[in-house]
Amino acid sequence: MLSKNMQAALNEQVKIEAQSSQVYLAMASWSEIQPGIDNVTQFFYNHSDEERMHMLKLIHFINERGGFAMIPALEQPALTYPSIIHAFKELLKHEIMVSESINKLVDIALNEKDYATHNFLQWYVAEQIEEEALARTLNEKLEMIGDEKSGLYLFDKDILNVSIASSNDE
Ligand code: OFO
Repeated sequence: MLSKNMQAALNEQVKIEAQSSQVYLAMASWSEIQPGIDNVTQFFYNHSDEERMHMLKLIHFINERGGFAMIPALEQPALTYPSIIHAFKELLKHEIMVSESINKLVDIALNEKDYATHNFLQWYVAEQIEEEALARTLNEKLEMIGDEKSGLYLFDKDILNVSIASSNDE
């Protein structure tokens, strides 16, 4: 059975995952109307779907542990970005924020000696390591490319392979 405190903290994470899905969905929609970055667009759509899956996993866990997962209202995400590099910088910043939030949940679970929740959260800890590493790799690539159009073309060509390779490592 979840404590009230643990339940509230997990519900807060439901909101963060839902908000993440929304932020990446907005990135996907924005990049869909930019020329020549179809795979980047697909990457953002996929990423948005993954965040929704993270949210659902939390919802089921809360409800199965005798709590109640409350579906939250969300904030309006940024709709546009000055460039693709800006969008990916935002993505990395966002993932770092999510990792910090997962770490806080782990702290709460440990303090409460809630080992079931602690165990459940390890999946998120591992996932965040993957996602931060992927976001860093993509940012490094974009920094090397700068404004070069041919580089961006190759980046777009490559991005789905990079993300598939990283999810296969999980
Ligand atoms: Fe939910 O993994 Fe990214 O944020």
